[in-house]
Amino acid sequence: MAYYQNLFTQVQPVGYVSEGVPLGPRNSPRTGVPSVNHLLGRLGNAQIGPIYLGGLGLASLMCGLLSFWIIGFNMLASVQWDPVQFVRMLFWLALEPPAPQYGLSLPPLNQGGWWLMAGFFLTLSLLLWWTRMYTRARALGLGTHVAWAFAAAIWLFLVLGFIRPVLMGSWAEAVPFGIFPHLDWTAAFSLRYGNLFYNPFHALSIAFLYGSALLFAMHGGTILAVTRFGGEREIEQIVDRGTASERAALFWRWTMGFNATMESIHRWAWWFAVLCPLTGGIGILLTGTVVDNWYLWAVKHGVAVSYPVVFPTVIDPSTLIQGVK
Ligand code: 07D
Ligand code: 07D
Repeated sequence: MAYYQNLFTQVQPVGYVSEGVPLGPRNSPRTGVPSVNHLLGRLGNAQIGPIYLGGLGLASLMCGLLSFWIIGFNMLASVQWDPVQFVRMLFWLALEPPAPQYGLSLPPLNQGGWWLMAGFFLTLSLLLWWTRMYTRARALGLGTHVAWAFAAAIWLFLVLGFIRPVLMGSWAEAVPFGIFPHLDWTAAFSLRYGNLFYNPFHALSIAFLYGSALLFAMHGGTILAVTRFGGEREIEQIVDRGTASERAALFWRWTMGFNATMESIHRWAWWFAVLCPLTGGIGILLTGTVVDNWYLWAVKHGVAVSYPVVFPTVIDPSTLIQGVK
């Protein structure tokens, strides 16, 4: 019955565009004249705008753009201001943090100072955007669940680029800006600390990442499967269970013996998504501060086996290199 395998929105009821609810005092006016776009309507709601920018949004965008420009111009400078090389090499270009000898001090601009400044404005931009999400949710009388989920991602971001480097006493521990350079950092970090796969919090983070994808697919699939009974009107289904919700629940009870409720599935999804960066951040925070080598840690705790005695004893390789932290 291919007819019922609806993947894109097919019906687009187009009425008067909506300005949204009136806003009380201490709110900025919304900007833009709302319009309707058919292609957008295939993916989501066809109406674009008006958008609420406000002071926090504006400040966040300005800080974000400033950070983006600092990164971009540093990358451009690194290819002698040649725009062709800039485009050609874009994915490989980097703005690196200061070298280890600078510790947590303020380095000269071209020795990591620009990195520090870009990081500062990016962090400011994210925190301002978070505050905007929080206040907008409050202004609409919503819960603040989205803001707290975003906070979980910001937690991992802050651990990677601020909290852990500060605990380690060096900005050099932080992540560089750049597409492939940040991947190189990720691989190097894992190797330097004895293979991140043996970090149980990395494992937890992966379980929640995979779990999020699985739950998202199960939930999206279930709701699409019952849209012919009106199942996508989730809120009505929570307070007044109808055929759609009933059948969806029955499907899962038949196939796996247990089912979520129309409300609880969203709590599962929220927790899985939030716990991914939350546990990840704990794992990164412990690395180098509490645990220096995850493989040796795993051997010590009986998780991994040590190499057979025919090989020389394994010791932390970083202790063999003079002067390298
Ligand atoms: C789809 C929502 C939209 C967001 C997008 C990302 C930028 C950066 C700017 C160069 C799911 C926008 C990108 C604004 C460009 C400049 C100046 C979210 C969606 C489309 N990573 N990472 C990517 C970031 C870390 C890792 C892609 C950011 C850690 C691996 C993109 C951060 C580690 C792989 C990107 C960050 C790590 C990636 C796609 C911050 C460990 C990939 C992201 C601020 C967690 C993948 C070439 C995506 C890739 C990838 C952005 C942090 C590992 C460029 C902004 C340090 C292994 N990362 N990342 O779709 O293709 O996210 O890389 O912490 O394989 Mg990363
Ligand atoms: C990065 C949160 C910050 C992002 C924010 C957004 C903007 C602008 C713009 C929309 C992603 C900022 C937004 C700036 C947006 C527009 C336009 C979230 C971020 C605030 N790993 N690994 C994880 C796997 C290995 C390593 C997590 C798998 C190797 C390191 C995740 C594998 C080595 C770190 C995960 C694998 C290694 C991680 C990230 C397999 C490399 C981390 C979760 C199958 C050789 C991070 C504890 C996340 C972490 C992390 C998955 C392998 C290194 C679950 C599946 C062994 C260094 N890895 N990994 O949500 O938390 O990220 O670790 O091999 O730091 Mg890993």
